[in-house]
Amino acid sequence: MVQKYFEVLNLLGQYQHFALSTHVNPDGDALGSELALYSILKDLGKRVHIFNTDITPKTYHFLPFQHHIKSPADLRTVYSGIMPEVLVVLDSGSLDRIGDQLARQLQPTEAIVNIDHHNTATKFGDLNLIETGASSTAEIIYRLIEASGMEMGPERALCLYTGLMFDTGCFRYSNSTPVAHRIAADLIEEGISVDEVYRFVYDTVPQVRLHLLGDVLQTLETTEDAKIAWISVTQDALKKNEASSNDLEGVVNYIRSIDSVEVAIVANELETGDTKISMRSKTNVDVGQICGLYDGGGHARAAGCLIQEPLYEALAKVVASARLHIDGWNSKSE
Ligand SMILES: [Mn+2]
Repeated sequence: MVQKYFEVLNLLGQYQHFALSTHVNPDGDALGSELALYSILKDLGKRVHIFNTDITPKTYHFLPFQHHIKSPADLRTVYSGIMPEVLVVLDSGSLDRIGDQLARQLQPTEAIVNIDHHNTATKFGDLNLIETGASSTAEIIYRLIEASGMEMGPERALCLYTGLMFDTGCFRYSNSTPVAHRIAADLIEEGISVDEVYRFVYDTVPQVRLHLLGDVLQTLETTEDAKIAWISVTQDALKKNEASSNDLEGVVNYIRSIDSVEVAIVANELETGDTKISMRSKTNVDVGQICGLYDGGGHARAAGCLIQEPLYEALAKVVASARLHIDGWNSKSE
């Protein structure tokens, strides 16, 4: 595996002109990894631009370098016909996760580098640094920086710590490995303030979130054995609270915290009429596999998918799939 890190470093050293991107609705790991790598490439004197389909949520405006992130609309002015040599895609299980327009128009002349840790990762890159055992993409970037011999420094440490903290659910999920904790300790020693990062990411919410939370929790339903629980979020509920899908961040964890629940689902009606599904499981059910049935993906305990059907139809499908998985697991363990 170490070999792969040097292959990536060699490639980064070989070229001059880079573009970076990550998945739609970027989260702490996506942004943290991207910005740390941006800073490394800048220090190496490279020409580098970041293009993300979705704007950076306000929550992450504290991250260094985030003001350099550009939108797909900037592609034309930045490149005017001359494409970057290398595109590095971070934290994305497949290339289309960076968004249709970017996937189509951001075509590097030399190579695509794919850096990811999802179980459902595909090898869409010319060079693929995929570590499904890593807690986060931030952990992979940490090792990449370590292998490069370059200094970490407080700014990159802040980016990577944010990624690590986010993807481990503040070091609560099962991916909070000894390695993840050691890396966290190293990053903290660079001089970041962990309480501040936590406050920025989790303890600062607009009031609408609590009103929305109150409304959507009213829709809570469960199967008869209460092992599967879900809430349904309509466009009406979002509009009434002047909220967006982003304001549902973390709500699925409340559902999972119910004592009887093994699988928690948030079904969100999109403006297009399609349905976005977020799934979490507590111990045994692989929700990444379930979401995979609907062209989604993620991890065993946290995954999502987009189903091109109305809210309640989509919900019925994923609840039925979750039922099958729970029953399958029960019969295996008997
Ligand atoms: Mn991640």
